Amino acid sequence: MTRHFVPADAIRLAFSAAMSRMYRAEVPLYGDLLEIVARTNARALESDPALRAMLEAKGELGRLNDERHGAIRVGTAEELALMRRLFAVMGMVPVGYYDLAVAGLPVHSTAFRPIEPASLSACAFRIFCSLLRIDLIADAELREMARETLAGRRIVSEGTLALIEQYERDGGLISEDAESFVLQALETFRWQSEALVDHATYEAFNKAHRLIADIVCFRGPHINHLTPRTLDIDAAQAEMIACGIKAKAVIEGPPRRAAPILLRQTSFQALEEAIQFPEGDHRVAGAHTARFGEIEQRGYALTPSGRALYDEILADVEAARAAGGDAYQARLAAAFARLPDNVEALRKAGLAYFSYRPTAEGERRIAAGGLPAGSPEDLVESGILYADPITYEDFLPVSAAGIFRSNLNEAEDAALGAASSQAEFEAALGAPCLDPFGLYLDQEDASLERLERMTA
Ligand code: OOG
Ligand code: NI
Repeated sequence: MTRHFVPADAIRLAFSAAMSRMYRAEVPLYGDLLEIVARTNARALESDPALRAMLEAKGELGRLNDERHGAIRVGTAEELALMRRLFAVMGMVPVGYYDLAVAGLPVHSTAFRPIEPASLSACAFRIFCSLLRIDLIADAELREMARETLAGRRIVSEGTLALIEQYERDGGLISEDAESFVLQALETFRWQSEALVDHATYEAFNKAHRLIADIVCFRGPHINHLTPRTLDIDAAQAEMIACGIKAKAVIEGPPRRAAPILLRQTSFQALEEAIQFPEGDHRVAGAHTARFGEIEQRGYALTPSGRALYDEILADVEAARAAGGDAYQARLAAAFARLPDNVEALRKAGLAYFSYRPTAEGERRIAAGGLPAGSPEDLVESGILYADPITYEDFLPVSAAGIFRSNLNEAEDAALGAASSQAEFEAALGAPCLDPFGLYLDQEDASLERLERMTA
């Protein structure tokens, strides 16, 4: 019997679209955001043919309209492992480890995402997934209460679990099952306005940390934001403000540059939502703020030395952050002068990753017998190869902390004196977190190997 399994890329695309529809219905402002991003993207592509050509060459033009990331937060090791299995059905694997305790947040995280270039082109949907560090709840009684509450909830339906097991057993899902999986898995991330705990318990968790209340007091890991990719975050931010959306003043991440690097993000504040708290045999009304809107602009992936330079610069300007607004952006721009702001310089200094492909001249040489021998750098210099900077597909811990914070309405937290524990996180996850640098390097190497096969 031949079984036709639906490709994981197609399941992810369907799931990403379903999630977007659901979030649009739950948070109408997200719909407005999508429109702003679509408008500013169309303008950016029209006014910058070079940007358009580069995105096209990198296979990113087609994925753009469906490109988004979301974020969820889970409470236990078992829940995290379940999420790994659920996202594996859609071809998403854990990449990177983000320790947010250094920023005063009682969570650590990874990002589930596709890793093959072809899969990223098909649908670059990612989920930033954080795990509560129960050990960082200082109060013993509260800690125990969190454990008990979390132990009693089931975040994945029986039907979804059966389909995950079927996928693991058979190696794929046929069309009907894939459709059913998308519909059922979506339910895990839906907003549930009925809390698991009474109002006093909610308040106690909230006082310990708003993030703890958001994770522990509800039935499941509701999607807390969904972020479209903009090609011009400054324009999109200006338009958000013009539309009356209360965007935050400071764009997280590096400043605006000719050669964009890593990730820039901005968001608008969490919505206040009506909650029903169980109170004996009746319910009382209350409110909770968790969900928000965010946009991001993706730049080039930096090598470890590029990243070290970036981190160094950021540490220098962090002190100026409190000043906020224009002063911060100006300081940031000045500090970033140390990181060359053009593609060639980044490449020559080994600060960013590149994917190489033949130019028209290169294609002629291939047709005539093969590419000449030489270093990639020489072949770029002599107009035989293009070097396309590889897009950063991951997240930034400092930026993530800023995003968490602004949307929790919280001032800077002091660093929690907890050791970073990637090993513990991976034990909970049931798998290692892939090293993002390794993935970018693989991509660069693969492009060079392809060229090697075309060399005379
Ligand atoms: C996740 C915050 C991190 C990002 O874009 O950096 C994030 C969260 O609030 O749960 O989504
Ligand atoms: Ni985000």
